[in-house]
Amino acid sequence: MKLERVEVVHIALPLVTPFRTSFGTMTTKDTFLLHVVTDVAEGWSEFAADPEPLYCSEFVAGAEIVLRDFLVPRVAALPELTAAALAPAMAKVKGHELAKAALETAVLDAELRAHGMPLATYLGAVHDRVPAGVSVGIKESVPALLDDVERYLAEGYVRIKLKIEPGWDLEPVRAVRERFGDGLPLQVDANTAYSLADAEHLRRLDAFGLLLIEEPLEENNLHAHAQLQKRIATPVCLDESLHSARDTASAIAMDACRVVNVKPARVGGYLEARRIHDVAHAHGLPVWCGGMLETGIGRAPNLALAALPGFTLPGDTSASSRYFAEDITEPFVLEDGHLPVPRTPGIGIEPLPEALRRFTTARRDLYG
Ligand code: OSB
Ligand code: MG
Repeated sequence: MKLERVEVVHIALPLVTPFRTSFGTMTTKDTFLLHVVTDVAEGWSEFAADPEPLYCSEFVAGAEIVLRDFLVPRVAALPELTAAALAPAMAKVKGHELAKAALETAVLDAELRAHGMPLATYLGAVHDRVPAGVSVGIKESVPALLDDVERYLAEGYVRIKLKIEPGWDLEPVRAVRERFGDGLPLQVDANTAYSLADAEHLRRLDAFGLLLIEEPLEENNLHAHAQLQKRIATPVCLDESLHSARDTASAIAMDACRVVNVKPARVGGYLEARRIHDVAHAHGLPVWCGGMLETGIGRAPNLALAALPGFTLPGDTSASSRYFAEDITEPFVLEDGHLPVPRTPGIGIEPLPEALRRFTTARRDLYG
């Protein structure tokens, strides 16, 4: 393949309801799509982070510069363009996994379309649909939270994740357990809001039979997470702290996590995401697919990944309607608590031109 053009398409989609986490409140999905044109096919991807570096160090405006000045030129210089060649070509640029993932995914989409192969087939998927969980933000009150959870359960979601932070943890978890019973698959996500000094407090969550507690402590502090795991029974799951298969191997060796959240963007793309799956699965750890409130362009490839055999827990891969009244792609619709795995070549979806136009805020060529 030969790279002919790379374009960024900035978009802003209103969320159906504000999403509050321990690091901030989101009311719009404000990011960019990457559109890659090669001599044989075109590809699309979605940059997963936000305009502000609050979940991770990367952010929309910075990623565009990193892509334009450092990543795209290295990829354009490749004598033969393949998705597998991208990570080595970009390796000297430190970090910026989410920007790298966007470029790799768009090139992989084009490459697989040229071969007529769906991403799910390429990755080794073994399911044609995947169970859907839902991530529920911090609410203004416990009754408001219970209403939201009730609505999601009525829609068919098979697992609930509650966002927590100091002051919003034991009480909402207790209320959800009391209302919906011990059989409800339930987990929590702190997005780094606690410190090891909170270990005794977090231990009180053990009473509620949670599937896991996600990223309770500061990002990249594997040692502290291992110390916490010694003191609590709830399995620790890492999100922000895992950037590669190597990190994952270290975390597992240290018992810093017993469950793995894979977000392809956070780890540099789908090739590394599959390696993380392989490492965790080989150690017997459950893996699940996280989310970043993606449009259909980011959701489709996540569903392909979530169909691999080691993804034994429901992911945050919810239906399009949980996020947007209208998406820029055909929506993913929940059916019997599951979402379908795309089965057409590449990521298996593309923007609907008219909808994309309406939600586009800017377009710029980065190359070609
Ligand atoms: O920590 O998993 C997270 C959303 C944005 C940034 C970080 C996270 C999340 C979610 C929602 O929990 C996942 C989703 O529904 O896409
Ligand atoms: Mg998380």
